[in-house]
This record gives sequence, structure tokens and C-alpha cells, in this order.
Amino acid sequence: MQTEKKAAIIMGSDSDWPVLKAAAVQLKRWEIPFEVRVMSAHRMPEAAAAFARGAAENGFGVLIAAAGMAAHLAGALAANTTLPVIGVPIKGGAADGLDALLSTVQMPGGIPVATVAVNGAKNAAVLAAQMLALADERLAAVLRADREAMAKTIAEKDAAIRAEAAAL
Ligand code: RP5
Repeated sequence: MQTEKKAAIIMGSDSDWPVLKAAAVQLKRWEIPFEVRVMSAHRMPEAAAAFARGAAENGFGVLIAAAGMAAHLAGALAANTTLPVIGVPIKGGAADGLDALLSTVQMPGGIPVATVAVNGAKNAAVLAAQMLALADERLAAVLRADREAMAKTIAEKDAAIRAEAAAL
């Protein structure tokens, strides 16, 4: 059974998609319904604002917004919805992503953007899932199981490295 609320993955350009694909893969793995859109804050500001204004009534529970350089997309969406917005700064441009990181994270009081690492698409999806899981016990259980599996994998790697080091 899928989760009730959808996630949106919105990017400023189709050139951001190779990075954002990791978010889509993660959401799909957890059976979270999502839509992917290219919607620029600068090149189509009215459409981006309209999307954010209608997002809650269109069934979205969280928005992931990615952009590079003067990365205003996440902030522009956040300005038009009270749904949580997760910003993904995209690497590239003259400052190699630092410009996008600061443009995304340095929001004025009252309009937050939960900003992940530069190119942190996977963590954006994990954070979105954690937000949706607050009202979705199936998803919460899936996330707990995934954490346990992750810990088990690391424990196996720990054992392997320790065995290899001991045999030196
Ligand atoms: C940003 O400018 C986009 O999010 C992208 O990261 C960057 C370059 O866009 P393109 O010129 O490749 O369309 O708005």
C-alpha cells in the first residue's frame, strides 16, 4: 500500500535531473508517490508560484526543490506554501555549488527551506519520507526497517575490516 501524500521533485532545469534522479529512485523504493517537474523560479516564476500555491490541495505533503547557481527555486516555492520545502543546492557554476548552497539555505525568518548538502538528492528524499511518515505508520515502519538494515550492513563491513586488519 502506498503512502497517502505525494512528494514533488522540482528542479530549475532539466540539467539538474542526473542529480535529482537519486531522489526519485529513493522515493520509488519506498513506494512514495511523487511527481517530477522542471520549473524555474526565474524563467517561469508565475507557474512555479502557482504550483506551490496549489500543492497542498493537489495532494502533496512535501516539496523537494533543486537548483544551481543563484538558486532561488526552493525559497520561491516556500514563499507560496506552508508545506515543508526541502532544498537541494546543485553543484556547478563559478562557485561550484557554494553559491547555490547559500542561496538556498539563507532564508529570512518565517520562510524556512530545509537545505541538504550540495547534490544531496538522496538525503532530500529520506528527509521527505521522514516528514510524510509522521502521518503514515506504514512508511514509518519501512524507514525503521531500513535503518536497521543499514546498521547491519555497517556492522558486516566493520567485521570484515577488523578481520582483514587482524590478519596483517
Ligand atoms: C539553475 O541554473 C538550474 O537549476 C541549473 O542548476 C542551472 C543551470 O541551468 P541550465 O542553464 O542548465 O538550464 O537555475
